[in-house]
Amino acid sequence: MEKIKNKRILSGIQPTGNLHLGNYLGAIKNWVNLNNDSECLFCIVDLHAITTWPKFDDLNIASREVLAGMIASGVCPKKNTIFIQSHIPEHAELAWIINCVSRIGWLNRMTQFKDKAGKNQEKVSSGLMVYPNLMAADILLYKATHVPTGEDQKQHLELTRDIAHKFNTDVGSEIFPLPEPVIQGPATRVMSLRNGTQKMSKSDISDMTRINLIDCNDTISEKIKKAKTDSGDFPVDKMELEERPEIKNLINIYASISGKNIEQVVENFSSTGFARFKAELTEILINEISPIREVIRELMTESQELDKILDDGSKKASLIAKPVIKEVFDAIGFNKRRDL
Ligand code: AQP
Repeated sequence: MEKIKNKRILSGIQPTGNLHLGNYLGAIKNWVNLNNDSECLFCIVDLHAITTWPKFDDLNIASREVLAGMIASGVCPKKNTIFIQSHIPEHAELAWIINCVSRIGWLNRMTQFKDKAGKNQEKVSSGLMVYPNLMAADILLYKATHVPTGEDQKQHLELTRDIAHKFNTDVGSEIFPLPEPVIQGPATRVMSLRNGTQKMSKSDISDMTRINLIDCNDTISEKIKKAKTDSGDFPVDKMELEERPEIKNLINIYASISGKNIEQVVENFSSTGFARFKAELTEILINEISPIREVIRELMTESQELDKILDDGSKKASLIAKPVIKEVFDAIGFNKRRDL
């Protein structure tokens, strides 16, 4: 992970289900490695989660599960500010302003909306359409300078930069920094275990498509055994991977966890084949995930402790958010709010 000094880092995660290997390798593991000199804010984005209208009685538990997953993966709640998006009303306030800055044409180009809405574009919530505006609000509300994410969020970050630039230009003041994406490592886009062209996702209806951080060892083993490959032999050259998405995905996962590069992994297994590769992949996945799973299980029995971390995080986040929304309101020329 590139060292980022004296910057403000913000990243978010939706409480939409169990954290999986994509969330871990594409985002959370990188958060752990961020430079200690930087201030880090991690937001559990429950306002985003309702764009697909999940079962509401699960949202509280799901938020705790995300927090437990983050802590178990090594994100320190004392060093970092971890909080829930809906606890800070300024996210929704700034999102409305951004709805008025961002252009429909820009949103229409967002591929994640097209992927998630599929053929149902007329029937999905308008929240799903303006999801990237809310994400921009999350980032700009803290004047974050860097945003570590998986590859899937790159387009939303480019949009955030466009929004920040337009707002600054419209009000004639450099209020928002243009945030830099931080997309690093060999597993910035972990794909489904059943389809190498689709990203691993919490909301995929098939659990066999992903490795969850709470999966037991037998489940991990079963999922890797059944992970789709193709009829060819183990690749002998990295170039072959471009035509073989499922194999590329498994090799990327292996490389990311083992710390080896893709060429080394290809070389290691080209003479031994898939059976040995899958056995070793299972072993390193179990070694990586089982300690995380055990800590998650333990933390989930301490719900009061988890809620306290989130309450403390919200207080800290609020201290940053309030002055920024005031600056934005002033720049627009809203009548002054006396409580800010
Ligand atoms: N497959 C992935 N590979 C690499 N990184 C990923 N991320 C998500 N999936 C992958 C990164 O994890 C962080 C949190 O993502 P999120 O939960 O906020 O939303 P998402 O990207 O929409 O993730 P899911 O799992 O696909 O959730 P659902 O199914 O609810 O939409 C982000 O940094 C993301 O890049």
